[in-house]
Amino acid sequence: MNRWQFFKRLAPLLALMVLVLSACGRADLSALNPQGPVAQEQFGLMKLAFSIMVGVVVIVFALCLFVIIRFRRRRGDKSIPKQVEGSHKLEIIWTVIPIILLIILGVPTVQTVFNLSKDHSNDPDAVKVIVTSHQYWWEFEYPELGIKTAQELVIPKGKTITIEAKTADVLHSFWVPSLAGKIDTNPGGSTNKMFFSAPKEGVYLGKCAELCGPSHGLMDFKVKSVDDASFDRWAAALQAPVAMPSDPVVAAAFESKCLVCHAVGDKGGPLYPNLTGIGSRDSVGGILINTDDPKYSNEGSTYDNLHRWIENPDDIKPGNLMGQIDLTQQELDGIAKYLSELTLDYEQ
Ligand code: HEC
Ligand SMILES: [Cu+2]
Repeated sequence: MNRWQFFKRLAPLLALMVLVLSACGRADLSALNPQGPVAQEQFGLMKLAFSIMVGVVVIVFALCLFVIIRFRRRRGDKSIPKQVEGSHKLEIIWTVIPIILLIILGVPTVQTVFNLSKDHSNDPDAVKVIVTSHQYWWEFEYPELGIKTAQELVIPKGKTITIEAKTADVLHSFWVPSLAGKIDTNPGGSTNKMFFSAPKEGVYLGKCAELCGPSHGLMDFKVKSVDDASFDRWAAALQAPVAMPSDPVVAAAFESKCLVCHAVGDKGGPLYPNLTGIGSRDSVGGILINTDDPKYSNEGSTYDNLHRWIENPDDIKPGNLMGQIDLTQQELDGIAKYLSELTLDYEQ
């Protein structure tokens, strides 16, 4: 076999491996690696359905093989086998078994569906969050605390988080695979509800799960579960007033070119991502990861990522609604530096 033929034979296998393996390796983005009670319950259903299916497949194939081999026509055998059509016994067996399997599958599924659609929003211990999806970013509002943030949903570990999900434009879907199933954000003013909790501290990746435009695949967000004290410090820090850039040229540019849309502290507009504390977030725009870890293809320091984003946001998320902002080099460098230093120290 020459080399080309060898490759041709290997190619489909390689393609299949890429397909299968590319979804592996991110424990923070897997419904098969549940990190909270809601995801756990959903995973339980998956395991149940999967075992029933595997059981059925194995038994049916085994029976088939057995029958094909045991009852094959032997040489010289011209007889007609015993005919079993209309057999009441067989008809009853293969009607009743699937009914039993469907009941085993159906009862816990319906139970879970009702369990997980319970409304916890009146639970005094629950933390209420209004999630608003935008092309291509996520807004998180904590109505009881009077704060708003973007891309990073900070939650106290173990507490029930109740989500009221809506959209500012088109259909998106809120999904944190390792913590909870997804929920659509429907145009037309309606809201959908769900709840989840994260008993362990950690960062869990979220995705938009509904094709919503050219940058749909870049519409990532994070759920960050922290201890109660850190959460309280975070919420308090987010409400504190924020100083403007010290360089007057940079400050003037920031106020006139950025605060028309964005808010920091108590200044600016409410309609676009709130930039308070952006210097301590894990990412810029939800997609440029602030790290030097080579595991991520989009890595860079917080400053570098902010610089890249502000210089040309369309390069990073095509079609996003920030558009190109005209800045001098001094303004660009100064604003990126100012934002990278706009931190919230809440984790200890
Ligand atoms: C026309 C309104 C508008 C103006 C003006 C604007 N932005 Fe934005 N900005 C947006 C929108 C919309 C997004 C979200 C884009 C996305 O992720 O799809 C955004 C995102 C960002 C982000 C990422 C936010 C996050 O949560 O990670 C940063 C940083 C940012 N803008 C900085 C700036 C700076 C600095 C300026 C001024 C030079 C500026 N923006 C001017 C609308 C605006
Ligand atoms: Cu979306």
